[in-house]
Amino acid sequence: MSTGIPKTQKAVIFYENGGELQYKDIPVPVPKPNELLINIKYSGVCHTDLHAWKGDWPLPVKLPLVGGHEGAGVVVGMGSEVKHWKIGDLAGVKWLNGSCMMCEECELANESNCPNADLSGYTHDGSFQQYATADAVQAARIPVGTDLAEVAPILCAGITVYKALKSADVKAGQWVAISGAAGGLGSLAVQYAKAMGARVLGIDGGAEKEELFKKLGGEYFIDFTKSKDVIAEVIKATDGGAHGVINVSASEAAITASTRYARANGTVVLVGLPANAYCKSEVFNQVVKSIKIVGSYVGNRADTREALDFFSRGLVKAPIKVVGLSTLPEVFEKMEKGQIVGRYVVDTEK
Ligand code: 8ID
Ligand code: ZN
Ligand code: ZN
Repeated sequence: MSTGIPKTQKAVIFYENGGELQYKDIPVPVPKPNELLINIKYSGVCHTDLHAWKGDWPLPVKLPLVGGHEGAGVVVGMGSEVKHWKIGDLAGVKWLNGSCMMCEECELANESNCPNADLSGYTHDGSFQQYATADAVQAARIPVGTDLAEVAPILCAGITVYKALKSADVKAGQWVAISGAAGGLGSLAVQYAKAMGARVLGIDGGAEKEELFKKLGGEYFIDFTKSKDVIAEVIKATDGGAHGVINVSASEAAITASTRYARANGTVVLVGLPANAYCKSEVFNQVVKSIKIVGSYVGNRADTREALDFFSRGLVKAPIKVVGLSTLPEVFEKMEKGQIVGRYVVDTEK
């Protein structure tokens, strides 16, 4: 059931990987029985959207594709089987659009690992459009009165780094190193890590990134473009190595280095997904230091609720820059060059 919804809308769509990103009118999707129709007001731009467009990963994208998976908006319609949502509620489109809820991973609340997962902006048209559909079970519930531009980055970046920090299992007062600390995920990771009681060391490149890291409350910054030896510097600054490492850069070299500056019995968390990359860990080092290397992939519904709760309580706030949806190609260009400080958010009306 839905009323007052236009037939067409503005979207950014591409027809082949790396092909033209066309800003144009396309039909408004019709929600399936289990889906919400959400009027997307703002969407964050995640590096994953760039990977999806370029076709970086072994999993093929749906084509043509409307990308985007940090969409914040208002419920304007829903399918016949949807329960517990009403028109006017605030809802978020996240990476995990829907999962089967029947397999072993779903049963264990590892919904993002569902082999039948449907992914926003990848296998399901995402939030770079004014109206998007999302499975009502997985759609994020955004509290009444929330600023939709500010909350958008929480829907992927926030949930992901919050879950990654849980996976790092770092105790209050211990060191977390964040590699890629001033990008979209990194700038939120710094704040979640602080709010969770950790001491935060950040690694990224350039003066602007260092400035942001310090502003967000980070304790020690290493500029990888200037440091003579990042590994030695982390070990020195943390007096023996980081207890937890959150890898949110899209750099294979940075990921490999992180296995060397993790503290004994520490945890290296892999989050960033550079194309064709391997995490190379020297076996001797890993064994004698008993280092754990784990992957972390977005989060489940509980992680979503908890990550949003940190935001609502004012403990984390993404450093955002709002631009029009039509300028998405320029945002991708900046992201490709590593020039984005914080997160770009697109306004779907412009
Ligand atoms: O669930 C997941 N695992 C998940 C969820 C969301 C995003 C994974 N990701 C992945 C994305 O697909 C992407 O590969 O995380 C990665 C980072 O996403 P992002 O934060 O949206 O990207 P960004 O804003 O471009 O930030 C990356 C930062 O890394 C820095 C850059 O300067 C930038 O600030 N960086 C790079 I590139 N090389 C570095 C290096 N060698 C580095 N920082 C430190 N050392
Ligand atoms: Zn993302
Ligand atoms: Zn499943």
